[in-house]
Amino acid sequence: MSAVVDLSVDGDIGVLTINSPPVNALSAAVRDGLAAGVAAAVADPAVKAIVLHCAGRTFIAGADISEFGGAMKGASLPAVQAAMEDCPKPIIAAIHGTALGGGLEVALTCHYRVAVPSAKLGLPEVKLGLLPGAGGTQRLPRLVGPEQALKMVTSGTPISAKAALASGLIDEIAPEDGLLEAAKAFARRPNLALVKVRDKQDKVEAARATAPEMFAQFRKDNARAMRGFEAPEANIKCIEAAVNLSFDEGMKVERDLFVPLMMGLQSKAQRYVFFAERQANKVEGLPADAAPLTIGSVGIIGAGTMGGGIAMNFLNAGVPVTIVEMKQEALDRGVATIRKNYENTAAKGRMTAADVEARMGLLTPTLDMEELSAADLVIEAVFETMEIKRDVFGKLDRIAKPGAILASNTSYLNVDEIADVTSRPGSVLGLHFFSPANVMRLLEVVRGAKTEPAVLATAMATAKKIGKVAVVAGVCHGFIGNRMLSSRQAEAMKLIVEGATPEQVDRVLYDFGWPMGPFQMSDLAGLDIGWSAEKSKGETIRDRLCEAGLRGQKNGRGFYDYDAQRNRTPSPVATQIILDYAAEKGVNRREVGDEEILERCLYPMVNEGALILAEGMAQRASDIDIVWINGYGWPVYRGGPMFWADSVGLAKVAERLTHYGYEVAPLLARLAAEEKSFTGQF
Ligand code: 3H9
Repeated sequence: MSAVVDLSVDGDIGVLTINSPPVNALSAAVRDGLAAGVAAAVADPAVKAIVLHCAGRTFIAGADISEFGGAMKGASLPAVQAAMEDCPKPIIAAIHGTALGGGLEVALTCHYRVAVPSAKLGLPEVKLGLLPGAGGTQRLPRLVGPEQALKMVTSGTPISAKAALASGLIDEIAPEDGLLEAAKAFARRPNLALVKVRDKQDKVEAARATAPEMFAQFRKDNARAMRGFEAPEANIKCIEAAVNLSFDEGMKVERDLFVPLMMGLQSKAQRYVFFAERQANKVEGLPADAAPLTIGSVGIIGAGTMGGGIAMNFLNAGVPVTIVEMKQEALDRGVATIRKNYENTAAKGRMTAADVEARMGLLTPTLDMEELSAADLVIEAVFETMEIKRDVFGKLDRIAKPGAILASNTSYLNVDEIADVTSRPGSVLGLHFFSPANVMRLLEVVRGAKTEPAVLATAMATAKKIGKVAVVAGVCHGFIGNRMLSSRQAEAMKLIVEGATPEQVDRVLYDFGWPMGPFQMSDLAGLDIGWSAEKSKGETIRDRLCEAGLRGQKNGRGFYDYDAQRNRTPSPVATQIILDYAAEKGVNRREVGDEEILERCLYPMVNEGALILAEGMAQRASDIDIVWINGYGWPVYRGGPMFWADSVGLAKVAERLTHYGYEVAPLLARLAAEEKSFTGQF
């Protein structure tokens, strides 16, 4: 038969086994194998029913994303599905791991579905800027009802086997280690009808009368989350079609809406991000013997917002944490904040009270740094000055056991200078978490000059364990993210002096897809971060705002004034400070266009990214994109700054940078001249 699909016969049951690691995606070989396997099972008179299952870690996890955008080869998925749905012998899908996307769509063309309790089922296409294009939008609502289908296709979040059984998506839950036997037993049931999901009408018909309000409400409730994305609306339209049209008409709507998404830039960007995220965790050139060390316990120095957030990541992953503070009051406050965060989650029903206690039970608060002597990994999250960091690392060096990894959560400072105060710079690196550290997915792993390969490998593996997307950065001021952020912030400040307003700049970047603009961000972070009244020379706009008592959202006054509900209006005080500053500098204020704002805020970031890349501070352009998407809210459907610059065309980016007086980074200039791209996607 096929190399990836095998048919074996057990008595009167034909067992089709897909074996195409890593995730049994529906590649051309799998589609061809399935088509041949079903045909062979139908042709075999001994076979009365068929079980479809997968070898390895998971049921089919979807179409093979790496085939998208290329020429179509092999049997088409709809043809394979038609052969299955119209098969004269019942087919039972036996599901373990994840049945996702095209995988679930194949299961939906089986006549029955059984799954183990740990299985997850979903249609995550929206996360790739797509919609389920193999009948998923028409079959799913026929089983689970339009309302749940709508949630599933627009969020892309899979559901558990238990929820799948309750909603009608599967027919039975099988024992965790007895899936195949249970599926065969199901297949041997007498008089199994050939149930075609496409023919089920009750749930869609029942929803028809109230559907218009349901869809209107859904669009309203989710407008913010879906802003800027093309795929969610297309998914909604498909579910509407499932409710209002016949199956065949609905399939046509699905097809018509699928094709433009597949050809479009948003899905191209989101598919790129999918692979880029997985690529980021791989470190080029690590020797094979750089095996990750075991991290069984973690120490954290500093129980402030950052230290507490970092601690939660490990507690969530079941790793015991010892957290150290200098004063009892600060320690108590830090621990209370962690508890409050968990209790808030529990109040929303996303965690049980027992979970809260289990996590808090893993936390050991202490004022004594000596208690870090047994930790496998210690992360320092204290005040951001070199002096203090070096002091902490000097102490830590005396306390931590041999082989322990010592990490700094610094966001700008030179990790090598920190490492140098220790007797073991090979065990030191930066772990730059983003605030709030228990929420943000990004982790910049800063590789020092002497960081040992095994230490780096451990950091990458640990990041994965605690659910972070890790990106390796070299030692430079601000690493990848904050270094590029500085170039954007500097240009935004220039723009408001030249004549743009903070709200105009914020609006332009918001419309581009950012969650907020640079001035809203400054207000949120606090204008006085890193500012001190003693040292302020009143030289910058920021100095002057702070001197005037403007601190940002925390005191309701910043570039904007905030009311109790955090509604904002432009601050007359800030406006006057900006006007005075411009007058003092002799700037002739002018009207600045939206396009100029966008170009001047974003192209310098790309230019800085090119320098970072050329200096080897990032391993690859896609790593830079992953930093920006996961750490700063760059809209994922634009693929990150480097992908986006490629999509604009590097010649144009270089030309505009020159126009605005920038020196174009040599790498950018060369790629532009050679008509190449950073990411190889264009
Ligand atoms: C779709 O189905 C469209 C349909 O409607 C049909 C339309 C006609 N294709 O994530 P991991 C690779 S769209 C190709 O690290 P985990 C992945 O790159 C698809 N490759 O493992 C990685 O490779 P490498 C809808 C894929 O255990 C390796 O497998 N489906 C695919 O943490 C391991 O992946 C989805 O969107 C794929 N579909 O998580 C599901 N999936 O080792 C996407 C994975 O070289 N996949 N790879 O880096 C996932 O969500 C996760 O991979 C999964 C496993 C949960 C399955």
